[in-house]
Amino acid sequence: MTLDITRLDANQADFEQRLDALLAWESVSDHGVQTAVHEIVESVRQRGDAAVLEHTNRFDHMAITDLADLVVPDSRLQDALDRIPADQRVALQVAAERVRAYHEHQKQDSWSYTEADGTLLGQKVTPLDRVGLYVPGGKASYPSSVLMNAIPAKVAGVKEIVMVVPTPGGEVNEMVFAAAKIAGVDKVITIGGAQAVAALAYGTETVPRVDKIVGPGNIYVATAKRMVFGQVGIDMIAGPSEILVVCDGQTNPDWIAMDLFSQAEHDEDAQSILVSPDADFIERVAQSLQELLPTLERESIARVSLKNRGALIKVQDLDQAVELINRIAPEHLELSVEDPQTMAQRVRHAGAIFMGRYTAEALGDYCAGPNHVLPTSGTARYSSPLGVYDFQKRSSLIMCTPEKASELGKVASVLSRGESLTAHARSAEYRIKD
Ligand code: HSO
Ligand code: ZN
Repeated sequence: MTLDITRLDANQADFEQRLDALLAWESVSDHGVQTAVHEIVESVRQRGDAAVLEHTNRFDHMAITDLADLVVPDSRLQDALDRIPADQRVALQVAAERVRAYHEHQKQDSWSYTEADGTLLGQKVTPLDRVGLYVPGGKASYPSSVLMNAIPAKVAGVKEIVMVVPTPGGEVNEMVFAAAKIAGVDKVITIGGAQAVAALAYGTETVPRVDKIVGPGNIYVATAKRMVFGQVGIDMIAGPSEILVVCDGQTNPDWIAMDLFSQAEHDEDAQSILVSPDADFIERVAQSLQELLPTLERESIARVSLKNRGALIKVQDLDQAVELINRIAPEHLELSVEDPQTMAQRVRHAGAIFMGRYTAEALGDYCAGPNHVLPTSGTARYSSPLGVYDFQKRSSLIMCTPEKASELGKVASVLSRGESLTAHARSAEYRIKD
């Protein structure tokens, strides 16, 4: 079977239009999904454990009678950690340690300063009290994502992390349990879907109410997260994974092909794009894609992903590649070029920038240290990787001296009367000394 992938040239007349079509992505949550999720969320809100139990038995093909039975004892997590193969245990530990060390750098501290008259102003940083972490079941149940979501929360100082993970038909992912143990997750409950999101948002007899819910999920989970937003905080609503590789033509084409596949194998909507000024090189990568595709375990997913959303784009030069990067704002950007650091300085929009021929995106997905939860679908224009800052919040600090209260009281009085808020004005005026 021949490889089907879009080829574009940035100097073609209709390039902009074709690029727009390629990038177009909307997470569709149709009316049916909205209605179903709304019913589930409301039932959990009103009936707590009983509703979660019914939905779990139905959707996950279970036959439980008490939701408390789905709370996983810590000893069970430890068992998983002991039971998984030693190489997996060590790799998880190494990855966790590197992720922890990286995220330590992100901690924000409180600050304050004192003005000449002794008035104190500042910002107090406080971790969230309790966070819910959603982990999908089935084929997208990634232990690495447990580390990437839980560790920044721990580093921030979150007191309690409650992880939910569905176990359809009772099937447990041991490595997910082991990762939870390593990351220091405090409570694991084997529930999933919209019912788990609702339970975390409103609290039930068994599921503690959290302040923020993070983690990826299917369309039902994403819709439920959107619905409970406001009651709790949420992270981002992640779109399909994307990679943009820029190559000057000097990297082994097999390496580039496999880097493109590493995103394409995630799911059929994932997007893998190669940008290069070297037309011959693009053909060599196309050849590698063609040859290597049949060797992939997830051949059929990768094939569909490349066909629907992949592209090989010829640019005039690397300057034009930089323009394209900033236009696309990719989740992952690989700069497989001679001087990646100079090029990276000109990149304004990307979730993560992998510099040089040796820095495969896969390293970042697992163990380089930075987070693999990144802004997708062009949202790197205005947002950032998941980090410690997502689990910290800030309070303003203000303490006025009598002198400052008098001085600022005059300003506040004028402004509040201008807004016809006379109680404000009088409150400030009480403190004016003359
Ligand atoms: N590339 C994915 C993360 C992941 N990869 C998990 C492997 N496991 C989204 O950035
Ligand atoms: Zn990945």
